[in-house]
Amino acid sequence: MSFALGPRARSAQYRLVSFDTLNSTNAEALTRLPTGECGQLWLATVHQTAGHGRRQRTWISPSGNLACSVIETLTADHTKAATLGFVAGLALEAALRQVGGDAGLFRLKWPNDVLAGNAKLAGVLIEAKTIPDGLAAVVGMGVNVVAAPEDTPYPATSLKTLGIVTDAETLFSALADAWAEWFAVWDHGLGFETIRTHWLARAAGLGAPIEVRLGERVIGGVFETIDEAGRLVVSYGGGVTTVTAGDVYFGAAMSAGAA
Ligand code: BT5
Repeated sequence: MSFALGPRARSAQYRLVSFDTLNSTNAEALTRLPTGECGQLWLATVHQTAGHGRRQRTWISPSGNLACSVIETLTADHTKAATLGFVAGLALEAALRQVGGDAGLFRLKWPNDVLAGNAKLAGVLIEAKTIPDGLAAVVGMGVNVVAAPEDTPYPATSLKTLGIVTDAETLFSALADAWAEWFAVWDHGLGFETIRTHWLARAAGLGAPIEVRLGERVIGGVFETIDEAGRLVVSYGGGVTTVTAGDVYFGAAMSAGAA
């Protein structure tokens, strides 16, 4: 089987380039920006050899897993562009449900992971560059379809482990369609309030104790909500703080994260 866009993505004028193997769909997308590539382009592979996460961390993506990126040109500024990660989370959740997950199986973890149970199933990395027409955003998404690493600080899982039988190509078609739908709702950031409401309805750990780590800094408290800019709102001992970046741990994983 090979990669193909779903009908909604095709009618919204998206294009696709796929690769048998590639270093990183995000890196490849970024190299295309100076050549005048300005978006509505998907890049996808089932074998990514040098994937990366936030803060240059490694994303492991063995053969059979889905690695893909979409380039979009935005009229939004950098602050609004940062909220695109929530669009990716909603699109991933919809696509995962379509390939066989029960409603409620997948939860979204701030800022933009997808969890199944308490384990990470998918990650999102957004990289943006200023271009003459505005801002080009590369939204990279990795999903563990057939395999997940075992030695990660946050537990990982795959669709296969969950008993969901599908392949990267089928999931990709559903994802490209779901992206087209949620990206239109986002409307260059103007629709973020709607995105926020839907994201919160699927959020992991809302109202529960969490720990947020950014380098040496650790914030512990209760996950209250996300605000109008997508920041994490945490209450602690009578105070409230907002967090723009960090790694979140819940429940049993809080102590694992502290280890
Ligand atoms: C992410 O970063 O979760 C973003 C991952 C984005 C990957 C996509 S694949 C297509 C595109 N091309 C790329 O090069 N990247 C994007 P972060 O929140 O920083 O999490 C990274 C951490 O997750 C690592 O340090 C590991 O601990 C863990 N990890 C690595 N591979 C994993 C996997 N397959 N499943 C679950 N966790 C993983």
